[in-house]
Amino acid sequence: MASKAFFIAVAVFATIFAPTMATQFVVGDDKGWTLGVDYAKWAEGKEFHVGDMLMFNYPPGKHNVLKVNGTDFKQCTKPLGAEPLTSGSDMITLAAPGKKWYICGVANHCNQGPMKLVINVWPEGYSPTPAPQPGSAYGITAPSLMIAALVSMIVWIMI
Ligand SMILES: *[C@@H]1O[C@H](CO)[C@@H](O)[C@H](O)[C@H]1NC(C)=O
Ligand SMILES: [Cu+2]
Repeated sequence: MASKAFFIAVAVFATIFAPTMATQFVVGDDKGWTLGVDYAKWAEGKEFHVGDMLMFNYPPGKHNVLKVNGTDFKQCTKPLGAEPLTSGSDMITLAAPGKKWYICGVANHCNQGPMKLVINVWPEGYSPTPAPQPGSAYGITAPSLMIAALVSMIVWIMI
């Protein structure tokens, strides 16, 4: 049946060539944004891309989230007049590539926690590791192939 094959082809191609899905990172995972968590360790091995999101979870009032520059990060200084995020479930969308620095602006948490997080944001679709494999020119990855297979199966059943 021609229409079935057509729908499958569309589903497969749409899935494979769709832009890479944005990832939401929960900072500190289950522990959230709090004192006594090693955020350098949390960030280690993670790849952040433009379009991904950082979620800072904490009881409102106990902490906050301040985006700072590298100097303020190192010295734990709060920029004058900077407005921290305070909702307790603060979502930050990574809009541009480069290094991003976040600290807690409450009391001395930045030094004591130490509640400070530095990440490196890569351009969308770019991966620093590993070296590009033959056949991955269009960002076709094993997961996207699996999803494509799943989608075509579902479409197959539905039509
Ligand atoms: C970092 O921000 C502070 C203001 O909080 C500013 O005084 C300083 O010049 C900035 N440093 C850099 C390297 O941009
Ligand atoms: Cu804090």
